[in-house]
Amino acid sequence: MQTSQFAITEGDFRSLFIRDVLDGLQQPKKSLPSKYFYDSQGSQYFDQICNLEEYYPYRTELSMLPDVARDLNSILQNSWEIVEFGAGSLVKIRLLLQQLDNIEHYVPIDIAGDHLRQASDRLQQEFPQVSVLPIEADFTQPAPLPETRSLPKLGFFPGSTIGNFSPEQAQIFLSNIRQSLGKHSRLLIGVDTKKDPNVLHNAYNDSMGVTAAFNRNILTHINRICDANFDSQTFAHYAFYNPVASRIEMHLISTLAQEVNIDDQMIAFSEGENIHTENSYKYTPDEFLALAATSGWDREKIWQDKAHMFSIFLLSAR
Ligand code: AVI
Repeated sequence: MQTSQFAITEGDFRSLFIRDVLDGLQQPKKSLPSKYFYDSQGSQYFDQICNLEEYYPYRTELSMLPDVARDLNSILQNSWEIVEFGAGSLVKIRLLLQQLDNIEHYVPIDIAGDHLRQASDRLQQEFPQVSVLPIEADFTQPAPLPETRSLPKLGFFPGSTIGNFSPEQAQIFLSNIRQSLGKHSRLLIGVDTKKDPNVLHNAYNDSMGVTAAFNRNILTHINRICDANFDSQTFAHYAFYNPVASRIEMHLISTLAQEVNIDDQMIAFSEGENIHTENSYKYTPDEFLALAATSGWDREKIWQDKAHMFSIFLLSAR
């Protein structure tokens, strides 16, 4: 298998991580970038979240993909390259590759290099007709795509990960990928929809406490990489739907006044003070199409499940 990598060094990763963490925690309203949930423990918690009864987005999107792939196969003529942003364990791409006849290259981009390489090797064996070309990179940053024969590109961004960006960040991200995928490209993107706030609330406050563990794990990850001494058990998980901003907000609330050392800095928390760890924006189909349009993407097709819990969009580059 050919491999392409643009990995950053461990030292660079640590310096960027410390800078991001201190930037967020030295603001009057403390926050952390949600991308730091995903060390290997965090990825395992996320996999567990995906199997929870309350967390409907994963299973709903998964159940829609076979139909989407069937429709897509009649739309994508000639040869295509799929580029997946934040590809993870490469579960969803299988549902596309099983039905798409015209995919020559598949380029999964993910920051978790070892995991990506192992998953890519397995996928390559299952789909020998497709060249699997993994890239170890932070997909939120523009990165060069591998030099391949110039095939039209289909971006794939499932899971409503776009909801973890603010609308402004989402607009910039969608414009950037439009730029890197190039002319005649398309984008298949999964987006969580607005719905009963109680259903949303339960999805981020599961009865098994897995989401709480996932949220707290960001502190354990910081301890390991940034030489910090958070006691994650002194922070309470707090998640709620904010209907004005149309987003789930996740926070960690310090249950006591405390000081935490991070690298060579000290951060003080008062009792009840919060760290904002994640937003998960929810969009009606029209709201999302309006956002995508401002980034140069036009509507080609929309799929929704029967209960309208989740939407998948096929967009084409203008
Ligand atoms: C990855 N992302 C789309 C998930 C979400 O629903 O926003 C992350 C997550 N956070 C808590 N539960 C799941």
